[in-house]
Amino acid sequence: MPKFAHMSDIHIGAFGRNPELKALVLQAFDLAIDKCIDAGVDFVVIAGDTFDSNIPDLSSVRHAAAKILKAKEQGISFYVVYGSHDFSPNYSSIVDVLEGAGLLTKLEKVTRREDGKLDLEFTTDDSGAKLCGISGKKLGLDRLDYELLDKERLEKEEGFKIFVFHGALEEYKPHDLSMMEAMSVDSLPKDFNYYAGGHIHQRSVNSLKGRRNLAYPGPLFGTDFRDLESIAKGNESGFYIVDFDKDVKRVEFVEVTPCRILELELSAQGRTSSQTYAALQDIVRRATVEDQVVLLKVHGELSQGKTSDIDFGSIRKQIQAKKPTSFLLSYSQLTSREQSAQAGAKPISQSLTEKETFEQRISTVASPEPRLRGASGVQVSLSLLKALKDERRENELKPDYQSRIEKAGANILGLEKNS
Ligand SMILES: [Mn+2]
Repeated sequence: MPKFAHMSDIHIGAFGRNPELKALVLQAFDLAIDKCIDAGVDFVVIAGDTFDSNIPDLSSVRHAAAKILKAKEQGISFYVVYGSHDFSPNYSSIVDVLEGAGLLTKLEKVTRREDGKLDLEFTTDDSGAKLCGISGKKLGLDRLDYELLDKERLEKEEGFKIFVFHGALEEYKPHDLSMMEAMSVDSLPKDFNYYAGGHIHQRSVNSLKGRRNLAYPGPLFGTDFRDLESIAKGNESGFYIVDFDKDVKRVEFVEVTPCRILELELSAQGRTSSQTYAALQDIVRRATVEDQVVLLKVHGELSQGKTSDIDFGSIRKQIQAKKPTSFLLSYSQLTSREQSAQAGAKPISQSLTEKETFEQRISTVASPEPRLRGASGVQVSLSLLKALKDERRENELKPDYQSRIEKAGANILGLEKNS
């Protein structure tokens, strides 16, 4: 029986400033591809964010390309769409380079018809499976694609069909990502046998409104503290292998574990800064960390003293001395009563503050453009703020960065930028 692998959000090149974690991202990819070869899959679908930026560091790319080539020599094909990370509106992506070299096939084959609608071509794999997909671009650029897509034509196509996409669905958005942009499941064409999703770093398989097997595998390893924390809490990372003939027969999750991850956690609630430091020393002294990625998270409100009174540099050194594979520290949720009192307000989450600020001020906007007023004005403001906060990517040239941000901003405001 034919089978394929569905992975997403690999983020090759992530953790640029942390060589051990960067290597683990590659190791996770190697492990996943080895498992695909062992399982004898016919092809691999990567639903976006294969790479962490459009031009990630080239040693990582070289490593990944060699691995893909090895799988190709075993007869395994690779089909991809861009994700929000490895797509650039203005410049080529490393994905294009690998496609040019024949290592993978991009699925987004779109032609704009005279009536303005978009036609999406299917790509047929040697196994007989028919695939098509839409990339995840930045800031809802892809939402327009879905609106213009001739879905009926895709729905009528006969055979075993896979739709590949990179984006969140309103209906399945995890609670902690409530601010994330999402589209309705209605945007996706109906009657495909499998929907290979990416973007959500949390695994799920669902069915809704005529779309069966809506699957998100989540990342193979991860790209930030939160992803690694999720693994440490027992949420396995990995990908799906799907057996099929005329329809999906089995969806199996395959775990990928390049390294054990340990989370050490301390609530500083009600402790003074010096008590917190002592408690951290104690935790570090008792922990066995060798050959593990260690996460240390400190949160809560200090009853006395400032967060800066705690010598995190020294705590870091004490952990490093015990030779973990790598170490990440997070104290962004640590506050102090003293500092809060000085600021005159209880700490609240940043995004809420921004939203509230916009909500309070939006009534002063007297724009003739309805999109910029009221609730939709708040949404536009939040999107714009988010776009402007986007940092320069590793290896991204300054002019590229500037024009990417300008273009994103113009897009949100609905302005055509002359280029
Ligand atoms: Mn991602």
